[in-house]
Amino acid sequence: MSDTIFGKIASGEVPADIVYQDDDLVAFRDLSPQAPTHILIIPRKPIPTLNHVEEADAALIGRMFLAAARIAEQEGIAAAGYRTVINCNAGAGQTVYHLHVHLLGGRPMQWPPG
Ligand code: IU
Repeated sequence: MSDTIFGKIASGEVPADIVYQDDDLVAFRDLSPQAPTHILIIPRKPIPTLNHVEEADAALIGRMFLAAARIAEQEGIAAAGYRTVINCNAGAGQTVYHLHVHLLGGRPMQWPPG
């Protein structure tokens, strides 16, 4: 498992407010939420960035977004609308180098994002 904080959350070494997990994915509440609902969906596999995704990861990436949609439904934000974001590398604001989808909702969203 990777050395990042998210790798440690995935392995259970570091606690988190987990809302969903299975053999391949873990979803937990962001410690510094940017919206009333702000959940991070990560693969257990330690992929550093979206640039590192390989053909063999296609189903895994798809499952991350399926999980996001299911969790949005559970959180009650699906009908009003929500946003999924992957920041790739520092220029886009990535700070933790373990691939993650942000699921944000519960407030109106602006476009374009900053
Ligand atoms: P980013 O896309 O890499 O910028 O997102 C990292 C997110 O991880 C960010 O929203 C942080 O608030 C969040 N986070 C967290 O929930 N728990 C942690 O221990 C750390 C970061 I470090």
